[in-house]
Amino acid sequence: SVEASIPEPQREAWKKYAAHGFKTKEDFEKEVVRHVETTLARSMFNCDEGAAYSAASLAFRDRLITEWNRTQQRQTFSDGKRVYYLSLEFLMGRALDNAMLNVGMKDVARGGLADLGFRIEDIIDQEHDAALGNGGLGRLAACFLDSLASLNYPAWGYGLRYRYGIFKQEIVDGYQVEVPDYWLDFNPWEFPRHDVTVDIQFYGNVRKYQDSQGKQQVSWEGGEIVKAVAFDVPIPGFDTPATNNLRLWSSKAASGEFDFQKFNSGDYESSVADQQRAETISAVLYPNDNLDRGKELRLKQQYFWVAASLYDIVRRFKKSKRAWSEFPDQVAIQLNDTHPTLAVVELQRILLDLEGLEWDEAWSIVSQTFGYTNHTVLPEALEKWSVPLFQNLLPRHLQIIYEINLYFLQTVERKFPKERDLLARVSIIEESQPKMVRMAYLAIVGSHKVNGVAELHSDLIKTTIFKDFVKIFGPDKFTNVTNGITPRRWLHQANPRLSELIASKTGGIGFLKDLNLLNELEKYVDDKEFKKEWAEIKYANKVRLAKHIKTTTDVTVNPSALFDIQVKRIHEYKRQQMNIFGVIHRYLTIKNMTPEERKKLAPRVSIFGGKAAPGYWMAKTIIHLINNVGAVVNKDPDVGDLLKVIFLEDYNVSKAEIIIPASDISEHISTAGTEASGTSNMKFVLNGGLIIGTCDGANIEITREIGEDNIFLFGNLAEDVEDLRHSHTYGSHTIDSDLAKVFEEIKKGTFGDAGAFSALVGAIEDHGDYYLVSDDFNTYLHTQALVDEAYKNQDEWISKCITSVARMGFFSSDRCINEYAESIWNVEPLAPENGDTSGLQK
Ligand code: T68
Repeated sequence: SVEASIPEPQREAWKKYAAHGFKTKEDFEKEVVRHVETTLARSMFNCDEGAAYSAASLAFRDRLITEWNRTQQRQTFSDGKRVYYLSLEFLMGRALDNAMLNVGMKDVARGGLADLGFRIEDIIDQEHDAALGNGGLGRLAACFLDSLASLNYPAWGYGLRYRYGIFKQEIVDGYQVEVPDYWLDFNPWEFPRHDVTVDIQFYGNVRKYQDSQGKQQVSWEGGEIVKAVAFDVPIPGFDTPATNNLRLWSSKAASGEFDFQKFNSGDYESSVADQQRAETISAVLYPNDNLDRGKELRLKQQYFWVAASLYDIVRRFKKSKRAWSEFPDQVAIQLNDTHPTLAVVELQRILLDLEGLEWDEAWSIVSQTFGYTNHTVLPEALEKWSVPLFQNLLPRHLQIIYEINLYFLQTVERKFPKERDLLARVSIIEESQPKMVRMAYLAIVGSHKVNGVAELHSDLIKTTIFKDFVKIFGPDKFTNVTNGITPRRWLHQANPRLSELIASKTGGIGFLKDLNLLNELEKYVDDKEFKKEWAEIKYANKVRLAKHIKTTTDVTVNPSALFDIQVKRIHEYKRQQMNIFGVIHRYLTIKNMTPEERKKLAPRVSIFGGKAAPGYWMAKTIIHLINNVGAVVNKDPDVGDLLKVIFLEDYNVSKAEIIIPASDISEHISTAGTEASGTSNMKFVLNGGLIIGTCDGANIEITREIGEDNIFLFGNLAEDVEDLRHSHTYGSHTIDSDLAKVFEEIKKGTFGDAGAFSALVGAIEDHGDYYLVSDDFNTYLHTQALVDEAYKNQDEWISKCITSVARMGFFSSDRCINEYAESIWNVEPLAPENGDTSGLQK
């Protein structure tokens, strides 16, 4: 049915009546009213902001889908290579504002909505974030989709359509409380494709037999079937009609609504239970970042999504009637971390068991098709699956993994015959109790390229966790692609006034497509008028955030104070604990100052935000401490405006768009060697904020680009971390004296029951201080003092900000995607034909 094509003679009628997107304000208004009155069955007498949001979104969706159709047709006819980005997470945030800006119709929409009685900001604010991700990894995937479409690459994203995205965070009495994020009540941005479904098998048995020609055959039989249903989300490019597809799979029972057999025989309850069990697969996003918990349902999610996506990709390839050997010329699949690694095994299974290829031929196709991106070196985050669990859920896949491993170890043995322990070290199967499948090793063996996400990180994986594989495969298989961010969302959308100011000095909005054009701004570093405007915009953004803080926390903050922001997932390695200890130290210092001394101090607002994984107690304790410190400091009359401590509830993409443009300084202070890249560091600098940070992840490359005078770096280096840790355990571990004072105060109960924080303090005092808080605390405080001093000279501060922004071109995700396309995927952009028009107004 998907293949049904209208015969030639009738196609004229189709062309004549082809859908067009609106072009003018009047057309837009007409579309909005039509959707309110028909799609939504409302009228002008009961059209609230929610209905106006829905109707405006539907009007834009209609526009996107016509371009989406054309883009897909163009890609099919051109018959070139496509990229498939497999990610368990896409942290998209809101779609309406993005769609309006990317198609260049925001001003049209603003006018149209005003005519109909609405303020565009209020309408945008109605949208629920699409929060199908944890943090950096998921947001990176979303930035990549924006760049892929904007650069006209023929690319699809594949993911899961979770019914519940990352939980909503509430703060109750200083504690994090998780509330389910049910976001699908009404989602105008997805197209259900009830005709695009795939049956996915689990459990069962493997049977080997000889076919009539005497050939060995393998068949995977029995078990249970779950249906995957496709939901498509159009991804508009910026300043191009190209509109790509994000296909999200939803699970449902294979037999339809009910198993009628069971239903009719009176077993109603179990037929409903079957259905619910099937739907559970795509029900919820696992809320852990940088942690692997090895739950069976997670492995089910992975296989369900990977099998459905590969079925789809293979089906599309088979329509081209090419030889299998051409598969890698038509298809590039990128594995976003190890979560989709089963795709390697699934493709091998398809080629071997279903298509009848020989092992070597199949394996050559498989390993030329995949690329693998690593996002972490933290051992607790490296995925492993227990062999017995695998055996039960995916018996055929486990066999294939064993075979992949066998051939791999044989080649290793031939190449390094004398190194017996090398085999055990690199084996895809860990010989533990129970045995475990090491997914990163499988991903390396099954891919032609492996990349890290920032230079330091890519070097680290080559010299630590994947060292043996560099020796086996040679260094060329391992490469670096430094992360990037989309300037469309993270500058143009989040900070429209700054974007406009930049456009006025760089010859229009071209910098949003070629971020190196920001260079032009260096000319204005000493331009008084420009600097004044720059400062005004920053101030306005701080006022906007101050209002948000007031309405959400009821704390009044002074927009003239230095805004010091750390927003990201809460994790010991990211060291929010060091930040809050520093805040406590500042508080104690202020308390001990004379009124004269206080007058000289730069007022500061310390702002935190981020979610803790629900089972991560230490992270939750950090949130609790931040809130308790805020409760004490914010009402202390000795302190007043000099220090405010804010924890912003429920940090997400749309809140990031308000928070990031308002920062003076942001904190990226992970223990050196632990943060693979970081991407919010890039967003903050691009929005005219400075950074205090460690020599970690992309901070290092940011420093190289913007210059070391424009960043506040401190702390021990990655190369020294191992020795320091060793000395904590085997030498004498002395706690920094300033930190000791902070601990004393916590233990006194100044910030509530000291017992609540004993584990947090104990981890540093008594348990080896794994993240080196004590080692870095002194230089951290010292560097914060430098920040205070620097902020007092506003003129110089602004110069640093402008210079930094001018030099941030490298960190566009467009540059990053072009690197992937060239060095890993070998794909070319497919430019739209001349007849296609973008609605973007210059
Ligand atoms: C992040 N990883 C890195 N992981 O921490 C960050 N993990 O340094 C980097 O900038 C970013 O990836 C993009 O490369 C994550 O966000 C997860 O969220 C995650 C999710 C599930 C399992 C493990």
